[in-house]
Amino acid sequence: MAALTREQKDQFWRDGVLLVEDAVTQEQLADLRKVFDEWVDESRAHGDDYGDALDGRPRFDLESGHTAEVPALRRVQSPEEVSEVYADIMRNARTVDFCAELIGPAIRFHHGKVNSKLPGTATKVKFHQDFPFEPMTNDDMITCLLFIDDVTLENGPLEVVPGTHKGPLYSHWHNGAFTGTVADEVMEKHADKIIKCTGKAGSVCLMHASLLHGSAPNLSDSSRTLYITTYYAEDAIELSPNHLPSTLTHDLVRGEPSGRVRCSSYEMQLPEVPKDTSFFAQQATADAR
Ligand SMILES: O=C(O)CCC(=O)C(=O)O
Repeated sequence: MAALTREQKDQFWRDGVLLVEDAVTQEQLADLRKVFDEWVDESRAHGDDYGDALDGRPRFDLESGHTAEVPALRRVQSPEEVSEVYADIMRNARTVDFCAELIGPAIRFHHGKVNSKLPGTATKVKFHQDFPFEPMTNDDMITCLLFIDDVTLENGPLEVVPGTHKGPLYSHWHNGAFTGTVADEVMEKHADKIIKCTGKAGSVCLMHASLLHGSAPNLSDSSRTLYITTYYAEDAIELSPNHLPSTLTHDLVRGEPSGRVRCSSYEMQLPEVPKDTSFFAQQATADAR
């Protein structure tokens, strides 16, 4: 049986974004929450980013203002490397079937992360497209944002500009620095087209990697936690170093290897791999320019 209806597939290719409810079971959701709550508790003992990701950068990223009393753990890099619960979701959740139907049948894993906005924290994501961070020979690539908490208008929902996956790819370089965000003029042009993606826990927002998106701080007293996984068509090859490499990067999660490469036509300036813990530090440099 197909995982997505014809209407859902058409909507994804028209808008570049599709929200699907019940992408994981209640039991899976409870397990994801439990592991994340343990990470938040562990973070209380740390004053700075900590842990080791594959490339030597810290795994756990703390927002400024983090304290034991008000923890501000904003990112866990490659959680599927250190948690069986997250690895199982990355490989087996319905989300993977949705992506296989949209860009497969054969797809590979690119990277994963938890993005969290705990109550009382300032975490926000400036508007950007993902593809300029992770250019491939073709752009059949989907970012899946799985809602571990209910996402409301108040707790910093994902904001997207439907249709922008069809182009152009905007520059994320400004005054000689890769800031990981688009210019203010780009957002002025799109301001009236932004929509907020809300939904109950367990929903997934499937987003084309070229879609313009960002999100505002959490203004509520409830958490907003997302498990984000990115998949790409098996016949694409990376054109720059992976910005969040893990031992599972490139794993074939659906289908069979074809031994082929497919190329689409586009041009862009190559990205810079973050030197600090994550892209939040790159985006912070935009304010200084
Ligand atoms: O956490 C969010 O609201 C958006 C995440 C995102 O765009 C990213 O991590 O690239």
